[in-house]
Amino acid sequence: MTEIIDSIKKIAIEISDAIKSKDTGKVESTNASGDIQVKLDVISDEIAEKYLLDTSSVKEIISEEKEKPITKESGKYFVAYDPLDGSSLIDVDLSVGSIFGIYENGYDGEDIKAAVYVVYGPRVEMVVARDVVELFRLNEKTNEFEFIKELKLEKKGKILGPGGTQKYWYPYHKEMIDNFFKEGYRLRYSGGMVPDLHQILLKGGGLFAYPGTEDKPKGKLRKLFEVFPFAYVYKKAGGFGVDGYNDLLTLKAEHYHDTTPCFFGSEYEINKVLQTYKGQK
Ligand code: AHM
Ligand code: MG
Repeated sequence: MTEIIDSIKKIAIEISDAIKSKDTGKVESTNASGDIQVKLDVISDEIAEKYLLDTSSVKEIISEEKEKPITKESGKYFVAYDPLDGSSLIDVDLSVGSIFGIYENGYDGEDIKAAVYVVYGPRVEMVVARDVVELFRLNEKTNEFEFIKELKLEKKGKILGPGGTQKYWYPYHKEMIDNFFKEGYRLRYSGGMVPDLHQILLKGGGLFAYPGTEDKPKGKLRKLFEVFPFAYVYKKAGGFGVDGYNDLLTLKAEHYHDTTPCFFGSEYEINKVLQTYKGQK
């Protein structure tokens, strides 16, 4: 596992350099989820692939940019990753990220054994979730990630990141979001789940929601590359990740690019979500 985390550090440094120096334009292709790719999506995917396939404990890799996994003869762990999440924010110079889920035996929620994400913002930060959740920051002078602190969520936060097209929100979802704002929650939504969830985690709590909607009942975010890794991070930090009804980590993945509605947050907010969604299915 340490070997994989060391590889992810190298990937993060190289992707961060690519973000700073390479073309931010689009390519004439879509990825396996049907999104338009930017050149940096492709470059970042190649960087991650190169280091992960060279890591002896890695058995298989699959990414948001790949249709099918690449499997090796030996190794133990299955790594599912989104090399450049929020890449539509690249051309407006907002923070983006990379997400890695480290699985054993398969890609269901229960198979995830560790999760790592990287935020490329004014600074490069990396969060590693194993038994505990640890924050590291890249020292640009030494090119080393330095340990900063352990991260823990409070029972209740003050900020809210409500995703999905509001026009298509279910009425009970809209009412719940309105109620949070009436309670005094403040809006924090950049359109990049990595910085948005990082903010909630570092500020100690709140709610990030990407619900199912009338036009997309299964939501947008992908289980393997985005949802399970963050559900693991939040759980290990003392928070919760649910699909409105159940713990996200109890869900199965029907295919590599399967999506699910998802809510991440601290105890108070997630209880409100569960109360709201109860009986709505
Ligand atoms: P991507 O992997 O194609 O970048 O999409 C994932 C991103 C998340 O980071 C973010 O939370 C979500 O898409 C934003 O979607 P929307 O534009 O619908 O708010
Ligand atoms: Mg993504």
